Amino acid sequence: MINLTIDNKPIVVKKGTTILDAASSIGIDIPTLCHMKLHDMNIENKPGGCRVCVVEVKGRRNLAPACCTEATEGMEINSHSLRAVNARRTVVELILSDHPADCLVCAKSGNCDLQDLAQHLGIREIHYQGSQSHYREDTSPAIIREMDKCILCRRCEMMCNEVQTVGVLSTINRGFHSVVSPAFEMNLDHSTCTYCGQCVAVCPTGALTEVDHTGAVIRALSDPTKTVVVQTAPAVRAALGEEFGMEPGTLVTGKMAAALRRLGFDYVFDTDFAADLTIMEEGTELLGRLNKYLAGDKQVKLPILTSCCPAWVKFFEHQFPELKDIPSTARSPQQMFGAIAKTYFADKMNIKRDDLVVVSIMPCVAKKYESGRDEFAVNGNPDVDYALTTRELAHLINLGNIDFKSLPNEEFDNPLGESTGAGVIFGTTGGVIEAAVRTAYEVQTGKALKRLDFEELRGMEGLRKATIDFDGTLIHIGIAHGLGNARKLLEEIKAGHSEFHAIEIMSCPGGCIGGGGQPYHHGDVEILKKRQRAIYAEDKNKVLRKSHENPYILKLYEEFLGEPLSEKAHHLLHTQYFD
Ligand code: HC1
Ligand code: SF4
Repeated sequence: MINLTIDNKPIVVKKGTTILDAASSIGIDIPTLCHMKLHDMNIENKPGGCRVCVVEVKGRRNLAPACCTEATEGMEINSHSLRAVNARRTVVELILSDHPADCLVCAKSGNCDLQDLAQHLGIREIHYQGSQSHYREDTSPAIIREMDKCILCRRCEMMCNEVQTVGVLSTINRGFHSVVSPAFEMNLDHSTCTYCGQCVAVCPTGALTEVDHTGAVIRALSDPTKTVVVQTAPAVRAALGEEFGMEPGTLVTGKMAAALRRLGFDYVFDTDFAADLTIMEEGTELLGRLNKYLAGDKQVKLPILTSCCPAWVKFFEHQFPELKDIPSTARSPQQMFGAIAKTYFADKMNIKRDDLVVVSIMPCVAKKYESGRDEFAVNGNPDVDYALTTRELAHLINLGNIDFKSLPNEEFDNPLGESTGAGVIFGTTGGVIEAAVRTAYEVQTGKALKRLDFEELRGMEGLRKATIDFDGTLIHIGIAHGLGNARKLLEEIKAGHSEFHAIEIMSCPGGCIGGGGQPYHHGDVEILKKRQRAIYAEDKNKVLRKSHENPYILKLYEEFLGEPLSEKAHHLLHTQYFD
């Protein structure tokens, strides 16, 4: 162990601990721009590049970067000496010298680490003159890159290369011409980017943001010829409150429904309803394949992989095209909802397809891309017209001058608003497969489950496995969140030695609660854990907790779809994958 003092406070830390971690463990906050660490998730960016975290170490001539200097025996550190603070001010002024000064109109204003730091350091004047440039790429359906706002912190690179292993972003060129970019400075939509949005989630400035669809939604809401319906993804309710100063993990399901109604949506529905529908289709597919396998058909494709995460779908289409007949063919809940809204619901209400606008509120930026995929449109009219992020919804609520915290709790509308706890838990890693298990077990065994909480499927470890006893048949389940973890399971399948019957994959660390469109977590993993607990709390509070017990789902099959995997269900609720 190592003994040292920071700001005169004695502290004992393990060998190898950085000054930054040592300080943080006793509540001393040393500012950084490039460093980011999600504790317990094995995610850390510490290129030591920005030099904002410099501190004074007694007896050393030079200031030391706290993020990449190990604590040593007897060290005496002054984290906020005048010299250290002045050095930080100089570093930030130099960064600002070639940063576009467009905070008034920047999408990240109010949420920008650089802006916060400049304020914190009291910078009122910039003593250096750098060259200003303009670099904006907005051709992708999900992400806008404004590289003149990039401070080369490399967080996005770390997420893309190390966590997601997609390998799209890297710093190219040298010196003032350095830019984080896909190869050959091609645009994101020409690259293998999955639109997972994890680069957006960690960008400290306005260099990476989502494509903004709020204007289009406002226009639709203002058009008297349109009926505008909205669906809300499971994970949004566990995070939206953060945008209004509420404690992370506060469930705002009822307030969210109330806010959407006040914004003028004609029907406020729930993606969780479609998550229940997904379980009916995907669960039936799982049991179909499993039973063939158990009957001795060794050609059957197992494990079955979940398919509701669009970035994950794009990842395997690009990187594992030879495995494209392994994932479930079930469309995501977002897309199932859109297809049902524009057929079943539109028919019921006598609304023409072109006059019905479907908006979804998603924790995800890839949902913007997914809703634009050609196969999810009829004669050019998409099943889902616009996908807004949680952050965009918060912006609309503020724009509408709605006092969110004072809103009453309201219910969703029907018939597409009722959901079970199984639909809710889709929002966190492990939830989709737990929901599937609840239904598949009862359908397969004909027996009622004695317990509904499968703790063995829950948690935050990037790769998890569990075996569930289906009344004598052991079902082996794998779970991965983060595409780098998914890659490990896919390599096993490719090599022919996967031990699993079914695997859930979500692109974002934590699942959708950690989506790229959620309120910024600023590297605080506790925020993700609180959102996860909120999701399980909502499940627990539901009267119905198994998808096959949702009365509106049963009615949908009875009135419209027939049965799971029927021809109509195949046409509306399933898809195919492309190389
Ligand atoms: Fe998700 Fe899904 S859970 S993908 O994570 O299957 O985005 O929340 O809406 O579609 O239901 C996201 C969340 C979401 C879909 C569902
Ligand atoms: Fe990489 Fe995901 Fe960002 Fe695309 S969206 S550049 S895949 S981190």
